[in-house]
Amino acid sequence: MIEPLTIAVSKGRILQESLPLLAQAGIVPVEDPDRSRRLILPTGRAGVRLVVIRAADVPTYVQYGAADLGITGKDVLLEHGGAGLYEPLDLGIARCRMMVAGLPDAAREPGIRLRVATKYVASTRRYFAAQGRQVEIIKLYGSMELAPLVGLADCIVDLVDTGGTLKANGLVPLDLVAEISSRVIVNKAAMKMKHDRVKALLRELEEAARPSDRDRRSRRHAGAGEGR
Ligand code: PRT
Ligand code: MG
Repeated sequence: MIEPLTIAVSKGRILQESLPLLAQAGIVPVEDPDRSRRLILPTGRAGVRLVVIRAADVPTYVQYGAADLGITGKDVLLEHGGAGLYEPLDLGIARCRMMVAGLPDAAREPGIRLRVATKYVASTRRYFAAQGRQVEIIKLYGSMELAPLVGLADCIVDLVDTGGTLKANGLVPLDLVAEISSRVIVNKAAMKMKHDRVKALLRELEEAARPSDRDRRSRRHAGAGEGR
């Protein structure tokens, strides 16, 4: 029997936005991943199975070859560092921005050593180092927005989508650290050993992730149908 292709997908919003793209490649899990207690889900595509796991674990599974491919946020990849992985495809889903944010009136002169609360320690260190600023980084696991409000930090580095969460807490976005979207990652050995199947799948996902092209094509076909 041919070895299965295993795809690790971050649960939560990335899974929700990935499922329609995967479905276009015939990858439909046999059970609803939100309800199922099974950790390995066979799919409607022969020889392809899904594992749905915590976002931060996806690069680890793929790095060690426990999964051949993965779908995860660029924020997670920036923290992981990308060892043992290729990152061949930007799916353009679960988009947001990694930003520095803080209270609007807080003093942030270049002289003072900022305290920055974040779950993105590596990205934060790189960002401020590139600016030649020494900062004290306080690692948090959630609710970063609280830190400046209670005096734990001068500012935060967190993901911002609509800006609603910052606003609701009286914080303002200050600087862009990175544009974030979800990426397909591939184990380096799998890219060699399962090359044809991985490449075929990447082509199909790339096609699925390009709704604007598809819309243009279907508009053109519709136009042709009208005899223009
Ligand atoms: O357990 P953990 O919270 O880490 O992950 P999760 O399992 O809950 O996953 P989930 O569903 O939160 O998805 C996390 C991934 O989605 C991230 O790794 C990003 O790649 C991507 N993503 C895209 C986001 C956002 N947009 C986003 N806005 N992840 C989180 N947020 C949060 C942000 O941290 C902040 O609390 O949403 C809030 C801000 O949103 P706005 O719209 O109020 O600005
Ligand atoms: Mg979350």
